[in-house]
Amino acid sequence: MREGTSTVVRREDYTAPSHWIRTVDLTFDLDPAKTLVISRMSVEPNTERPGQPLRLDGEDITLTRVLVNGESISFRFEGQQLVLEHLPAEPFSLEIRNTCAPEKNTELSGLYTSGGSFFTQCEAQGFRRITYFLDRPDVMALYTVTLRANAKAYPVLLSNGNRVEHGTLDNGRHFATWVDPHPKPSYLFALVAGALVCREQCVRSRSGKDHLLQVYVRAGDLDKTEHAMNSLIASVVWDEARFGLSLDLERFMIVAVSDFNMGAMENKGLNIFNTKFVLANPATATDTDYANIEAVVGHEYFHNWTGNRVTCRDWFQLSLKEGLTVYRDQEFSQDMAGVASARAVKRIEDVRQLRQMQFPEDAGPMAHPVRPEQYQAIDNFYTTTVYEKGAEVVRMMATLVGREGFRRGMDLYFARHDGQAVTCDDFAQAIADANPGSDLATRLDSFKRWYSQAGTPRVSASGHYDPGAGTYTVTLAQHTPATPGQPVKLPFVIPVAMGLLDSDGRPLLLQLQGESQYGGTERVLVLEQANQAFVFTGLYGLTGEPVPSLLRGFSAPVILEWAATERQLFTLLHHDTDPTNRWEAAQRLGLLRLMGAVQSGRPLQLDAAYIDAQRAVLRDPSLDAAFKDLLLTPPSEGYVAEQLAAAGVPVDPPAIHAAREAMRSQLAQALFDDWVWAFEAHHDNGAYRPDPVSTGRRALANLALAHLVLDAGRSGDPVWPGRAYQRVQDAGNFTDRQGALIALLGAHHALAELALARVHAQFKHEALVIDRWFALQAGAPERDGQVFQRIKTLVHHPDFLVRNPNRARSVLTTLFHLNPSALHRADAAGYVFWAEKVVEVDAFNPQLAARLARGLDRWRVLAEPYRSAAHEALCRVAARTELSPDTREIVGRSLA
Ligand code: 0A1
Ligand code: ZN
Repeated sequence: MREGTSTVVRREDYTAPSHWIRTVDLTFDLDPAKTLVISRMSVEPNTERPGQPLRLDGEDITLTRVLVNGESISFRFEGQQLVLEHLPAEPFSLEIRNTCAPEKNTELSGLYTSGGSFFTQCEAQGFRRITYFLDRPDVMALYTVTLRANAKAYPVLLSNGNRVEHGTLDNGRHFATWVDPHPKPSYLFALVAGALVCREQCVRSRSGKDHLLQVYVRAGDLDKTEHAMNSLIASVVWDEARFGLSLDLERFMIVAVSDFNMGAMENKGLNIFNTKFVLANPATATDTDYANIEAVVGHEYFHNWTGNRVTCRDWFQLSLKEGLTVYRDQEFSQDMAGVASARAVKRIEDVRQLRQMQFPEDAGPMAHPVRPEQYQAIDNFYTTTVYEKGAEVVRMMATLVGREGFRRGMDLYFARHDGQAVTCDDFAQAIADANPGSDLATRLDSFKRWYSQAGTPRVSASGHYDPGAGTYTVTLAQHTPATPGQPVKLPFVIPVAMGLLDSDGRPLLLQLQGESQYGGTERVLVLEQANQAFVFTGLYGLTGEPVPSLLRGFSAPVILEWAATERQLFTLLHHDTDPTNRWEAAQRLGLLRLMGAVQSGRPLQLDAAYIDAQRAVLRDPSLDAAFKDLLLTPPSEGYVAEQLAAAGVPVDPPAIHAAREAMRSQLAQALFDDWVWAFEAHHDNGAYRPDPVSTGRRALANLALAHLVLDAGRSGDPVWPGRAYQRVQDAGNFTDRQGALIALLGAHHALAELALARVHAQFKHEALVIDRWFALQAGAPERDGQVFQRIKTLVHHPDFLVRNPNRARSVLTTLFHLNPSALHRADAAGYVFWAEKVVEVDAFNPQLAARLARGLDRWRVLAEPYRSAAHEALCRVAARTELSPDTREIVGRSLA
């Protein structure tokens, strides 16, 4: 779809379909150049909308025949839609034949080839690129699928459900027929055909049923499937135990494909995954990869209930399945982490991700509600707002009704809506109805503003201690800045979990005014008006003012504005019982210094108090290594930029970079002996295990190594760079090999080149490692423009395959989204490169291009000369006549 065909789709325009498609019988004659598709459907007019023509969606396919009840009929096209009129008022059969060209499908939506096999991707609107259909999620049908293909080239033939028949045909061809017993929308259809092998395992569910689990990969990759299989088994067990949801299929398959636009896809019984989220062994994957695989396998599996059994009425409801399923996968990962401290680490990582990715989206031109009101290209709305903020909305509901209450709500949701296509309202209603009288049920309408209003609320907090009255008053006020199309916001319902510490950091017992007794050391305040005061009583005899610990566990997706003193922050850092707020205190302490340096224009100079606090954290025997790693990692440059923007300060990315680099090197020098200790005490060469304790130890050892190598740049001591290089050579796992490489790259040490060459030579046949090899170079800290220059060379490397999304992202997404000081250059070369690549990629993969295009989303907050130059680059892309609706929507909104 090119220029001229984009239209705006609005949520308020939803109408039920003119017809229902009850069953579909699909036959595929698979051929890369020209695949023939025969679709036989039983169709029923929707009695609520009688006399309507049937408008079938289609895109880039060739129609060859249409039969209604076995007879040919006349038809016409409106745009790419196939319109059938004068249809029977009774149920009828409809047969459609068409062809498509999988090997020409570079968009990777619909039916395409990758590495000589066939794969599909139908969400959101890919099915229409396979055959003409009512390609909308509220039309749910029973599918029977027959695949025919050359037996040698495509020995494995898969589709949704159960294989009921297979056999040989003439001319070296064979076939398989699959029946899916569950009605589903077209976006959950899938087929795979190719030379694949699988790891399989039988599991027996709690209910006593046996299920076959399979993970399909290319022949050389079987040794990298154990972790995915273990994660799948764990997911099956967890969903039964935590939510009482059992696997409803005899067979559940995961297939890995190396060309994929997103992470993975929850097609019924036949999940298709980006290889990145399936394949792992210690030699090629990092701890992060292991954790991501567990999360994504869980996510797709959990969709089987939240998404597939109960699906979305329309695409505006996307967060119904995505927000809820992200919430479920986050909870799964926390439960898998086990002990409280490891759960907290996972929560902090999720919070960090939300604030780094979603908050900027909510503050920029693409800001949209969790349930958007309109779109031009639905693929642009698979956003961190719909996913991660959507998950926070679900989490707030769980906070307001409690853990058991939330489970009751989920049970009611399935009791009411199993087998239906429903809305976000239906979900919220079920949770509330199962918890009458709860903080959610009593204010459901205002709570649902989280679905309809965009923007991140700012909650300003202040505390007042009255020692004579023994009261501490917390005053909370909320304000949400305007977002595009939404100038005025109504107050949100904001659960604020909190506690109070005494000045020595001990938790205080809490009693709110009006309560008859003390009730624990933590409370959830419900802020629902623009301004509210909460009075804690009985606080006599304290030696100093209480220190409030607000928004514990990050209980709501808001920006907390609280003018904390350094002293209060140090108290929270060292003593709070809530790990999220300890981390937050560390972030704020770092942020204050970084922002101070940037705003004053003076070089950053760390003070003894800050350095001592960092040392105390590093040496604290009561803290886990993983938690230390989080506490000791300063806020990212992107986060600092957003904080400055929120304070109305024009953003100068190279200045932020300089301040953060200065912070890193001063900590490297000041804590040198401590880093040596940390490295020696945490690096070990035992067998690799991806559990939270070992993962945390590796993270801290690698953080220490990075500082030690960095300090060598100052001292000239060759020992630590030498040790890092040695580790690149002989590390027992890829996490440590990568950690050493990052240390050398981060210090701009000469040995980095040698190390990169070694890694490339050793892993040149491991695509996912080569992706990392590119990404590490593209993401290295900028110095004198060298990283940008390297990136310009990297895109001409013979291994840089721009049509492979993972490889393209490894360089381009890394530069555009993750390496601000390399992208934002005074000579505008970064923006010229951005424009060139967006246009180049848009010509063959609009979805990918639109995501890359978002790299300049926040141009308005930039300082000059960056702002004008970025604006000019955006205008240049927008001026092109040949642009996909996807990319046009992004640049259009950016410039609006
Ligand atoms: N539903 C998938 C994500 C997904 C969305 C779109 C895709 O193609 C355009 C592919 C995958 C999930 O949430 O995992
Ligand atoms: Zn999902």
